[in-house]
Amino acid sequence: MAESTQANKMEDRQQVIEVETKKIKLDSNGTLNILNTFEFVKVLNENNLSKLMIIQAVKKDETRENKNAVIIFEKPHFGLEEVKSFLQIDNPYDIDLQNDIYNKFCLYPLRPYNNVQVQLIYPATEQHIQKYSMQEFFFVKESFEDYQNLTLKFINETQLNLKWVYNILEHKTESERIIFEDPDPQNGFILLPDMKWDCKVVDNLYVLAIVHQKDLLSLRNLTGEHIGLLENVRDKSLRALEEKFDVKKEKLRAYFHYQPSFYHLHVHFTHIKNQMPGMPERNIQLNQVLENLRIDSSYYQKVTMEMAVKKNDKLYDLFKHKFD
Ligand code: M7G
Repeated sequence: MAESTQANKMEDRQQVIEVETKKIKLDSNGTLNILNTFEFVKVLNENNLSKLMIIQAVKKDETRENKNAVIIFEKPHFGLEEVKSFLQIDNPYDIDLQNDIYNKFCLYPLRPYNNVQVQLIYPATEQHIQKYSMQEFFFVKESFEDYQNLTLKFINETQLNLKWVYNILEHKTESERIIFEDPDPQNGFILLPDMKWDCKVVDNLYVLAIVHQKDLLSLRNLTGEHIGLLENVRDKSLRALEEKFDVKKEKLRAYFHYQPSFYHLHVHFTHIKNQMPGMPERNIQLNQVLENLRIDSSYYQKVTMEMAVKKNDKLYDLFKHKFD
């Protein structure tokens, strides 16, 4: 009974795919018309383990100068409901091999279990294309002086647009996805699912807490004065996540990225089982940040941070003299 209700819920759910900050509804045939207006250019990155392919594409018949798009295709992780449905539903299949007790099939699941997650960034800037391209990484040491002389220059000249962040904070987009909000202008924040999470399998939980204060670019701006803000974000987010998804705080990571891609302070919350591809070295644990700020209020205005930079990144050019 519970299973069929669950299946009905999924069938009935509005067929909506998140595409950047807009929602694009599927037509009655389930066709997403937007993708066939793009033409493939090249593969930027792929990952067999995470079943992900990222491509560059261009918009056909487009008059604007920048026709570039980045499209991320991802086959989602199996959920238990999905696997149970394979046993219950008579899905089409091909037999690949049958030998004694050994059988191998190729199954063609029907909706809603044949979905592919798609993220479309359009128009995509050169920074977006670099961000999603496979590249060589280097570790670099950034003193606070380097941060002021080099990194801030990079942020001012090339930082990615924060419109999507302000849209969320102003309730213009994704407001129906908000899990929790503390509206206080000093210590408040909005907690909502990260674009990367399909909100189906709790083991893959990925949620963002975006602070209301607009002048905090990254953890480099944090001082002892922000301990209240950070404790508020941590405690209220963990409580809200336990209430909504029944996941204990001991199972959740809370961290910043250094360097982040978007310079508006936010905290990532992920399930301990969620092994995201990427650079784990970028993760700076929130609790560790709090400890450091308690020991020294200006810790992040003194400490040398080790960070990973991509070869094609402007930051690499700014720091590469330090390699010699
Ligand atoms: P980051 O550390 O600044 O950059 O984190 P990263 O992408 O290099 O990790 C920003 C986070 O915001 C990432 O986890 C993104 O997946 C997420 N994100 C980016 N955009 C454009 C959106 C969006 O429009 N909505 C939501 N909900 N999340 C987003």
